[in-house]
Amino acid sequence: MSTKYILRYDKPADRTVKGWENESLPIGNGYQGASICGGIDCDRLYLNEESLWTGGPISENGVAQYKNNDFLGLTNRSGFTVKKESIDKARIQGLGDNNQKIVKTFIDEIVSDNRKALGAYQSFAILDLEFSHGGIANDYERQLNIESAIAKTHYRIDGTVYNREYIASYPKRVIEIKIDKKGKETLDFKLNIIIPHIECGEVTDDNRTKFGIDDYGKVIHSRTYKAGIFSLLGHLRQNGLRFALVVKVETDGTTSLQSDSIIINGANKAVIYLSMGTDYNNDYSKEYRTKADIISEVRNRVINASKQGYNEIYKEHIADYTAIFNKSRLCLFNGDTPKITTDRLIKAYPFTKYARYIEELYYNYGRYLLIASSRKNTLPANLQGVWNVHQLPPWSSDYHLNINLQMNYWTATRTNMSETFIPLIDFVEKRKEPGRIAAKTLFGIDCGSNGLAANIFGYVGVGDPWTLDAHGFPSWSQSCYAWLCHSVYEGYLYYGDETLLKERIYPLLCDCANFYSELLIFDKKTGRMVISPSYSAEHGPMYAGCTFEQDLVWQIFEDYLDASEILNDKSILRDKVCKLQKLLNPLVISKKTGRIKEWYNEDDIKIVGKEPFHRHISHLIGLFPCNHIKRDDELLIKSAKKTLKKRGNKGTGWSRAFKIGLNARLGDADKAYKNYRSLIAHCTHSNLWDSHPPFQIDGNFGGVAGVAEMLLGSEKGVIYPLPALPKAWRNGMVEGLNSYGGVIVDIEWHNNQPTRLRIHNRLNAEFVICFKDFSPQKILINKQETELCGNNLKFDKQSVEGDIEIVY
Ligand code: FUC
Repeated sequence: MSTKYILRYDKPADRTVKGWENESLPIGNGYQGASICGGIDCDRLYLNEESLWTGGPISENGVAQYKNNDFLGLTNRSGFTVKKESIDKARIQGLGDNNQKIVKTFIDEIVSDNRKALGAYQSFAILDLEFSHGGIANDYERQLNIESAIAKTHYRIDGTVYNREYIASYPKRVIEIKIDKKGKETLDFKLNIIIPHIECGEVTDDNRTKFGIDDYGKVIHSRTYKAGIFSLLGHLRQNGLRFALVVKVETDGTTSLQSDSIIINGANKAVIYLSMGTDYNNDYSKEYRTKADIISEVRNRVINASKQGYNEIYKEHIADYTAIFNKSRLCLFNGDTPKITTDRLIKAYPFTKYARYIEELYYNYGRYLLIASSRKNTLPANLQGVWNVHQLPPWSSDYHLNINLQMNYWTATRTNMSETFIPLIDFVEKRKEPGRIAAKTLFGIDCGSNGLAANIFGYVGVGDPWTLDAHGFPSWSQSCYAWLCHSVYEGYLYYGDETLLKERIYPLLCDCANFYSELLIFDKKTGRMVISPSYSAEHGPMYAGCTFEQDLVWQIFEDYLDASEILNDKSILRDKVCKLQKLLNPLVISKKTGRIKEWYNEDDIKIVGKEPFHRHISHLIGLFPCNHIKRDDELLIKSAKKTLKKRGNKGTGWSRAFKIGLNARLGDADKAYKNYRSLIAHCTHSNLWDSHPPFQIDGNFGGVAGVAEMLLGSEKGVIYPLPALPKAWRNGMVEGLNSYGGVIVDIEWHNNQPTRLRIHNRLNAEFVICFKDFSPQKILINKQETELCGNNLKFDKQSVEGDIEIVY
């Protein structure tokens, strides 16, 4: 097994929240996660299950109950359902230029600061393995091999060597720990399951009331230990969601139970099988509960796993994981793999001879994290993937829809991991019904959705917990649904699966386009159809038709029209959307500054300047990740360059990741690289988790996608190899990048020039390969010289399968 990409450390992670965030090593099977501290006297694993959330339908006697849909977040500060008249009022006010009026309407009638409905992703349990051999050891190492998704802890005490190996198996939905030793001492340890009730993030008085934090505790119904199996059943006090955890230990030593701890004595080896579950069901019509006997479900998983045995599960796990992970490969570094620990490598970055190695490692680590937190039938990766120690995590560890969730999936498409993408489609589909209810309530429209913060219970509300930005404006966005559906459409653009398009993606595009076609209103002053009031995430005032919201609507109309043509759907919505799209006029270059305007009326009203370096650069989403601004549109590209330059290079983790992609689309290799470098150097914990700060996983995923964009660009029917290859990456190779049309491309380069492309045109797409900055003299396809030459090479479907060699 390859050992190139191993995160290694010579000290355990601290058993504190800080230690968890900075040093623990995450494993996950999409459903469940464990963050491993790897201690000597006490090895701690923080355990998570993706559906353990407060919020949603509230509980009465432990049973989930609907109460006027208020769990969807449609109530205002007075506790009443927001009235359509209030929204109508704000929409009309948006057409004027008195922001104070809109703010007043929002605060008095629309937004809520009741955070109970949104809830928060919860820590599940702590597993402590307490060894009786003390805490002083030699040859200590803990590691995470991201090529096999296996973590290990190793040390020696006197003559005895101790090894532990940790796996999160997706096929078995179980976490396994194998413990053994070599030497004369026996293995004697205590296994404790701790259910944290009160470990909280920032519990201020404000949060206490708004989140109802005092109700957040877990109620334990039973802990049993029968036939070597420990089972725990409980529910969350706030919403009655039931949860179960089951552990089985197999060992050649003895086992017994001593006040809730399993005691293992005199062993040479032990295997722990562990699984968790809840009675959550992602279905609005079923009150988000399965009503299943979860303890039996979870127990069966553990029993099945233990029947199969560790070695078989290990093999199955490696096959399952590598089938996805090996789809893409990046080589920038060509020396020996460093022996230095990862925390030191990160600290020394970029001033180390291993800089290229770390850049490779970061790329692969992001892909590892996505496979570990998002698989078929799981929920999508949330703000922290699937890992969390808090009761009140930052931003609830929710699904933020004004960039964060979308960013999580840029990696799935661009690095060809369709297996990790499906949860995004499921999630958007499952929000259709609550979204419709919200749209009906707020706008009187019978489809579509909105909302900025989402939970797993269909929260779609305007009462986002982060209601006011730093300048007192309500954080609200009507275009999040458009962005979500565009991200879903990217699934078709990159994987090219027409059945998926027809059966699942297109119905969402229709719903979304239909919604916006009803939502837009005519602004006489500007002659445009606009979103009103609109809000450029997450700063500035609220006026009609800011670029962010207009351009997202433009994009979703474009996607819908594109897809309807592919599927030959001649519905009347097409004509309507076609006409409306022409009246959006989203991208306007300021005559004063030459930049793309963020607000349509910014030249007339002095509204720019409050946060000129704001982390969101929402007026450039048409450049990336959307594709409204084409690479050959000189005017818009020039203006976008100015816009990005003005916004500056600083930002939170995800913001720097966003800027990699934006610069890559502009062909600015060195700026793209600078952002990648600063993402790793300034926004990365020792365990390589992205730091917003605090830990937020979108930066990891956005960083990977940014690198993919630097190495391969695509628009419809055009592939751009190496659109932004930085000088620092002189020689290298990338495999398995995905482009529009499902064309998979491998590229090699030497002295910053491409030397070879390998094309896997799985779906017989026709396309042009555009070497923007390179002029090849001779092209060989499968070693045969061709007549093709020049910068734009058009390939029909016969000529594209195989190796393309480029001679300069
Ligand atoms: C958006 C960002 C914040 C943060 C939050 C989760 O609102 O503006 O920086 O990432 O999402």
